[in-house]
Amino acid sequence: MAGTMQRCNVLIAGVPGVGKTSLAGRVAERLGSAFPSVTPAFDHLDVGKIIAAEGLHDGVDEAYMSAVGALPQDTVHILNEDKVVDALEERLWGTAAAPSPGHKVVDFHTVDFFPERWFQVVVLLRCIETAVLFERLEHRGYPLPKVQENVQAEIMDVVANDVRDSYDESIILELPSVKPSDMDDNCEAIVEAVGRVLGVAPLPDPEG
Ligand code: DAT
Repeated sequence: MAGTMQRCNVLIAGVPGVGKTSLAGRVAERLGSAFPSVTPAFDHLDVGKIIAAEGLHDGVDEAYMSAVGALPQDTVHILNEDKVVDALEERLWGTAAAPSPGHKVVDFHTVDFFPERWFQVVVLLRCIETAVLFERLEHRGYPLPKVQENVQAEIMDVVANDVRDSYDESIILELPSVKPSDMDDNCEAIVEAVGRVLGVAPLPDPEG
């Protein structure tokens, strides 16, 4: 299995606060223990962080920030989809001279502008216990209108509909993210799905 070049990227989508970033980090680590001979090892790409760090936006979204009462330190940028796609393309697939099979776990809340071909496993993370989601967003320090907007988005299936419109249903895993034990179950479900794409049986979780 050494030196495998089977293409595989995982997308983790869901509204803010649903648990994407927490899960993506754990999944990338667990994929390493599940498939130790798969190279390159799976790695987490936090798209929000990359956008902020590399300025892949068209400035501050003042109108949105004032509409939801966002604090100055909680800057919201106007997404520049072309810049994000260009920056991620190379990270996912390398260059013509040095192509990569991907092996990235990507997390972001807006998914309809990513090329469909990028992802072989798409995770739709849900927190349908809206009181739980409300508390997480409040705890994050979001102002009330922003908390309500995101909880409403979950109730109205906003990200879910984007995911279903953008990817084939055969590659979508819809998973709950309400309680801590969901994270372990979700990790293993994703590992199984990646194993099917890679054609490799996963090793058991050494910590499981
Ligand atoms: P996101 O990246 O979707 O915005 P996050 O990973 O930052 O979300 O998680 C938001 C908060 O919720 C954070 O404090 C961790 C917690 N959390 C995430 N998944 C959870 C789960 N399954 N059970 C309990 N808490 C969870």
